[in-house]
Amino acid sequence: MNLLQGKKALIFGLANKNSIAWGIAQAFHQQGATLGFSYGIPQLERRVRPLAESLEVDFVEKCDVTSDEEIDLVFDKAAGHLGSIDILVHAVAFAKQDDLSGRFVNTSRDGFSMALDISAFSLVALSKRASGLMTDGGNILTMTYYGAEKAIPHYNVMGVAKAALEASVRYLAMDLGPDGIRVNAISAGPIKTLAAAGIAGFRKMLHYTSERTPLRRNVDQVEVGKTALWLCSDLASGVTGEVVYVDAGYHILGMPEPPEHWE
Ligand code: NAD
Ligand code: 0WE
Repeated sequence: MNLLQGKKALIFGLANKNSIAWGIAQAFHQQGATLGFSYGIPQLERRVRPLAESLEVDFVEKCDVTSDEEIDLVFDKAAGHLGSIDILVHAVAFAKQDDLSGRFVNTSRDGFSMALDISAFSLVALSKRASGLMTDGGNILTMTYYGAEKAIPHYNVMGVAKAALEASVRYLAMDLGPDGIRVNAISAGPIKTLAAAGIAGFRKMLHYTSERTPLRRNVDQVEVGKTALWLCSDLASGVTGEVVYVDAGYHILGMPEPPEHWE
């Protein structure tokens, strides 16, 4: 199958081979898409270049999504290099380390605004530019987490940012739908990536979820890639404004399995 034959996709948020963005890139490449990559900080270039070369990707640009100038520049370059585009993938999030430990009530104004700017507003900013290059309809996809809708220990301000991100998906879907552009989010279960490595107790969380999800395991980047492929292909032509869960079913549970001592 060549579900994305002739399609051009711009992917933001690639850091290394563990990135969710890399799982998505590989799935898109396998189905015939031409890719372009953007990474957030200069230090990542030496990780991202070899990954790009392995998929014959020659559009690789740095873009800090807090900068309108850098966003404008990367889309100017994309327009020159790729012409039109069909798919935008947004796999970017950041909150200060201090705001992902301790109590949510202690979140600073600065920390709140930084998390929301990088993790939620950036989708709006990128969608504005990307939609201008989507001359024949298109697809926009972002990455979210269950902490958007339920309070999860230490996810804190990121949960608030993901709630704003998910609402932005719905408003963008409403705005861009008439232009044939679909906008969706994948809500992934916990996966060990660079972003997750910075979280104290992440291994314990992976262990906890692997024992409780209906599938009794965690999900991986390849599974997120496959759902991303479905959403951004014609197979999902009637789906927009949606949050699709790739979480081994965790979010459908209302109560954990009863422990022995209940009986
Ligand atoms: P990752 O560290 O590989 O990717 C996060 C990316 O965000 C990095 O490439 C980083 O450079 C980029 N970024 C941060 N600040 C930026 C800025 N100012 N400008 C541009 N880029 C910036 O980790 P990941 O887990 O693959 O994260 C990708 C997305 O998936 C994030 O939105 C994350 O919230 C989401 N997500 C992750 C998990 C998980 O458990 N890993 C679960 C659900 C959702
Ligand atoms: O969205 C995320 C994490 C995103 C993230 C990670 C970091 C680590 C390093 C954002 N900002 C930073 N800032 C840093 O300095 N996930 C869905 C993964 C994640 O993070 C958690 C989780 C899960 C799941 C934090 C607490 C609790 C659960």
